[in-house]
This record gives sequence, C-alpha cells and structure tokens, in this order.
Amino acid sequence: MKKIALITGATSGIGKAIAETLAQNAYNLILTGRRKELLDSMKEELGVKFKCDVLTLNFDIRNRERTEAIIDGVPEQWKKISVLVNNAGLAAGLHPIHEGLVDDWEQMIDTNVKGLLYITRKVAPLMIAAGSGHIINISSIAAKEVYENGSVYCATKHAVDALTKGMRIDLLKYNIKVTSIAPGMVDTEFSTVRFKGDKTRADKVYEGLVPLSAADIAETIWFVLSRPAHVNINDLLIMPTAQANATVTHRENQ
Ligand code: NDP
Ligand code: 8X3
Repeated sequence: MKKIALITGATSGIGKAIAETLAQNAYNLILTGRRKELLDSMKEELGVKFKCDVLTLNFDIRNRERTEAIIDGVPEQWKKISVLVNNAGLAAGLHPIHEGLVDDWEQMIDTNVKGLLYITRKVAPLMIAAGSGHIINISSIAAKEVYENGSVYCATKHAVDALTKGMRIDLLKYNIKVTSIAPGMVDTEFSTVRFKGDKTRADKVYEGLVPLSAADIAETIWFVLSRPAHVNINDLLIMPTAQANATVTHRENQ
C-alpha cells in the first residue's frame, strides 16, 4: 500500500515540486492551498502521470476553525499520514520595523507560525496513533539570520526552527522524525507575493545569479525521507552557490 503525505501550500513553488517528487516516489498525497483550481489541476495531472491518488483540501491555513474541521473531516482511509510537510508560508513586505504594515505582520505570523501549529496539532496525534511519522518543516535562512527590513518574516522562521526543535523532543518517544529544511533563495512565487504582485521588483531579487529551484528543495526532501529508519536529518541549510548567507550574494556584472 502506498504511503500518504500531507503537503501544505502545494499549489505553487516548493510545495508543488515536493508533491511531484513524492508522487513519482509512490506516495498518495493530501494537498492543501487556497487556490482550488490549481489543486484540481494538480490532482488531475498527478493522477494521470504517476497513478497517484490525491485528496485536495481547499482552505486558508490562518482560519483555525476551518483548518481543524477540514483535517478532522479527512476520510478514514486518508488518516494514516506518514509524512507532513509544513510548507505553506510567505513573506509580506520588506520594511524597517517602524514603518512595517501591521496587516503584513499578522498575515506572516498567522500563516507561518499559527497555521503550522494548527495543522501539526491535528496531524501529530494521527501519527502517534499509527506508531510512526515524519514531520518536515520548511524553515529558511531567515531562521538562522536576521536581515534589514525583514525582522517579522525572520522572527516567524526563527519560531519555525524553535518549534521544530520542540516537536522533535516531544515526539521522540512516538517514533516520529522531525526535520527542518532551511533554504536560501528559491525561485518561486515567493518574491512576487512579498512585493504584492510587483514582478519587476521580484525578478531583481534573482538578477545576475542562479537561485535554487523548487525541484532542488524537493530532491533534498526526498533524500531526507529516504534515509533508513534509524537516521534522521535534524536540520538542513541549503543555499544557492552564489549566496553565502542571508545578505551576501555574488552576482554577474556587479
Ligand atoms: P510560493 O508563494 O510559491 O508558495 C507558497 C505556498 O503557500 C502556496 O502554495 C500558497 O498557496 C501557500 N499559502 C500561502 N498562504 C497560505 C494560506 N494563508 N493558507 C493556505 N496556504 C497558503 O512560495 P515558496 O514555494 O517559495 O514558499 C514555500 C515555503 O518556503 C514558505 O514557507 C516560505 O517561507 C519558504 N521559503 C521560501 C524561500 C524562497 O526563497 N522561495 C526560501 C526559504 C523558505 P495558495 O496561494 O494557493 O493558498
Ligand atoms: C526566504 C529567503 O532570504 O528572502 O525565506 O528570507 S529570504
């Protein structure tokens, strides 16, 4: 029987690439996101290409009641979740602390921290009941360093790292692995979302260098998932070769 993975934020970027990689590696998938039409087309595509069964769950992860009701309502045959990838997340804006938009802060905190907690609170007991599981939290270089104008996004990702460490302790005796994957720049919708649709500004983030692709992260996650039962990768920082840390990059013609 195929294993089941639940991936949050699977409609684009890293989450979408993880879904493709896991479908290719014989998982059935529970995919979540707000954009229903994208979830529907992924279900169709992955079903045809990989004979993968897909359950789509269309909700905003910030909505606690809906998130809880939807996970509670997952059909019994989908409840044996082996892998949870807490991926849904975003950065909104890039401002010094005294000019930041409070709505942006709330969106980041509610999605990156509280949404991740709502999902984990519901899925971890299912893994405990099943006797095993693997939770992968998508963290960031922003969890390791703080950069100018990014304090709230960085704070949410520092929180993800703290939660990862805490989960690992609490879930240790239940045979549940917990991993944090911390990427540097990955070319996804991330910067377009951060700059609220300003594609020109978003493209500048990646100008003159080769960023990571979402597929690079998905491949890394497959490596993490395919280790033997006694091996856990706790924390993996993965950067483009042209990026030394959160702020130092090497760009062509600069
Ligand atoms: P994308 O914008 O391409 O993908 C973000 C995903 O999160 C989408 O599927 C989106 O789905 C989902 N999402 C966002 N908000 C919500 C919400 N309120 N409810 C439900 N789903 C939501 O960006 P990435 O793929 O780059 O981002 C994925 C993760 O990787 C994030 O946690 C991000 O912080 C992290 N990351 C990204 C890096 C990068 O450089 N790209 C580097 C390091 C970490 P929908 O819009 O359909 O709801
Ligand atoms: C996304 C990468 O450097 O924009 O987490 O914070 S960064």
